[in-house]
Amino acid sequence: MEMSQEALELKSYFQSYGQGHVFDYFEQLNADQKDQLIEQLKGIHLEELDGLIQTHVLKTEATGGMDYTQLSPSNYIPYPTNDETQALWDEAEVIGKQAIKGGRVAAFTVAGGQGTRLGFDGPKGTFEIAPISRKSLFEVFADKISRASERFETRIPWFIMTSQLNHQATIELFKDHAFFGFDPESIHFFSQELIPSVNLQGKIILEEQGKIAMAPNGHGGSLRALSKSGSIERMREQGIDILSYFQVDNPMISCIDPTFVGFHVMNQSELSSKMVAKTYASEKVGLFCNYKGRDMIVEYSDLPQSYQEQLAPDGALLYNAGNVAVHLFDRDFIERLGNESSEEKLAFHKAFKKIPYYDGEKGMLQTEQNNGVKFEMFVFDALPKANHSIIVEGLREDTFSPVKNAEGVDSPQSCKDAMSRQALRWLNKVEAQVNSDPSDETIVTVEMNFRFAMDESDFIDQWNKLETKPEIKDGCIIGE
Ligand code: UD2
Repeated sequence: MEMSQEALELKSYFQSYGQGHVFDYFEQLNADQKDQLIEQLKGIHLEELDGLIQTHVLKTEATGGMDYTQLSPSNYIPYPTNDETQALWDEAEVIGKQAIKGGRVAAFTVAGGQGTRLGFDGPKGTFEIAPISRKSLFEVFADKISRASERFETRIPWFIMTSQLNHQATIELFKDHAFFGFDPESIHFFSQELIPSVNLQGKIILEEQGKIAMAPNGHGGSLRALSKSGSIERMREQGIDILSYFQVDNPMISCIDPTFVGFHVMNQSELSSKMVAKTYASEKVGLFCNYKGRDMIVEYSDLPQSYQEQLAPDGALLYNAGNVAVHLFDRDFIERLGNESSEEKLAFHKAFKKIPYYDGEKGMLQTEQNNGVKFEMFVFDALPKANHSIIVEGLREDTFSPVKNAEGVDSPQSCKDAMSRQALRWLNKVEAQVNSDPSDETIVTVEMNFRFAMDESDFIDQWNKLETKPEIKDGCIIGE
């Protein structure tokens, strides 16, 4: 059968960039497969991809790396330790509450990643994490944001970024659960773009005869996707100028944190970030550093070990400000960086990966060695581009316990334990009696219902309002 005009034009376009092989098996495809391949090819920014291949894959000379002698730890606003610093935090809280009540803040979850390390089949947000109710990551966030809307007597919209690889499954989950009680009009799903993976010779990889190997373009792709999906426009129409950004893998996050918002507003910040103190030198978190006068995040895999281990005079880690991927973005700043033709757009990084591929003779093959390159943008590369930025310390136990690995560190179990410990800590603040059998050495597991209280100060208020205090014992959910 003759190739359609559209297919012919695409073929010559891909040939002009040395990528004509994507049509090698075209004649063997059925009509549907041909249509699917054409749709996939039409979505590829070949000019941009070619630029990346030339600079990141084919160019062999080393690019000027970082001059680490110019690096120093970033300054940050530390957690309050005395009356004076407490007064500043209290002031920020008041200002933040005003901004939230004024409808200026929306929540934003990046959930477009593939979650390969966890080995969970399905969108990561559908992973059941609450220690007793087994609510999913998405439901925990839904509870916290709903409670924030209720507490601040406003309607806080929730933007959720998926990728085409998990978009439909994510929406199905929300529909199956009646949007977790959220007003469907206030949830906005959109997909980030995918970008082809290429082999070590810079050729686009086919994973099947009629299918290109594509991967999400990194969480930095969220800035583009927010612009392209009309989310920025929607924010503007609704008077929202602050986006509270967090990752789908971290249910400990305070989705809407009044004090953090307050510091952001007080400092007219374009990008505010939370840091937590690192617990050990090789912890896999990026680090806030100052490089030639600008704050930035240096990824853990990029910072030489000797820097990761360097100690300050007081014996603490010198580079201790860990990135937990919790940010507040100014809307106009996103718009500026999310514009593809902007000079300030984020750069791509490359990662060598094992990518299954189609071989003309042997069919589909897995590989034991890195055979390809994926391209990703990192959202934190926006930091040095911000005109004003601040970094605020968060308490790890109220901020960060991500679900990354199937077992051990940063696993579902470590996160469930952290969630339970958080609830016990809040209960301790109100001097609630926790009934446990002293002869029983197992740790008491309790769960906070975040529809009842979204953070510690909210919990104290809510608890004090209860006329009869519930009995707290192992296995109970507080605020049900
Ligand atoms: C990230 C940070 C690291 C540290 C850590 C904290 C990078 C490169 N490093 O490490 O500095 O802050 O998180 O937990 O980010 N995602 C998308 N689309 C994509 C790729 C990722 O939405 O194309 C989302 C993903 O769904 C997840 C988050 O981004 O919510 C983090 O992705 P990751 O697991 O690849 O990042 P990680 O743990 O290497």
